[in-house]
Amino acid sequence: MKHYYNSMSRAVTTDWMLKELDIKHEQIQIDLTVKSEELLHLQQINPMGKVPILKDAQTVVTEVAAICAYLADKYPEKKLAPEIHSIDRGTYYRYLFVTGNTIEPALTLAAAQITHPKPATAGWGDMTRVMSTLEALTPTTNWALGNQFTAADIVFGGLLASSVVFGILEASPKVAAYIDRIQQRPAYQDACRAFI
Ligand SMILES: N[C@@H](CCC(=O)N[C@@H](CS)C(=O)NCC(=O)O)C(=O)O
Repeated sequence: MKHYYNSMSRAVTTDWMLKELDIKHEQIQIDLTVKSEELLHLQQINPMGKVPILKDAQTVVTEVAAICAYLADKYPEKKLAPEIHSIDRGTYYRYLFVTGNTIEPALTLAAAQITHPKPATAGWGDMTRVMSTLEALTPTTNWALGNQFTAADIVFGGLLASSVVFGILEASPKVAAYIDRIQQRPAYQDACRAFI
């Protein structure tokens, strides 16, 4: 299994997932700033030319949440996903999808000081609604699904943590406490050592 990665990118989240799983894989560091052979190869695998990418035999997985979900299901014994027919599965999907579809675009636009002219037509609506959603989804204790730490925390919590570290998000006390729990995890510390 190959993980195309850069230590100062969103691939840190998939690296964290791989470290939580503690599985053998090949880490391929991509310099996104120069037109290297690796970068050209990466653009052939992923037309977006972006990292992270996971290549598992013939399967190519792109997008942080898709990679984390794929890995969690591939290694069920590591218990980083609720069981397929568990009642928690819907909530789990919600965390995985709301992060990249709704929260991240909203935070990215806000960081660039851009306001969408028609929030009702933007999938993420507006910052007021996104902040209420983010606050409501943040667990008061433990993890997104209660006692079980899952890929939902890696995807959702990972975005919250990096957004605070990079000054894109101001954490409420509840969000700060959740990020603190995340930052205590050895695998997180290992994956994020380039910027924390
Ligand atoms: N939606 C993608 C975003 C990936 C992404 O934006 N990666 C950035 C690094 S953080 C990248 O590779 N940028 C290089 C470029 O766009 O040329 C995901 O969730 O994986």
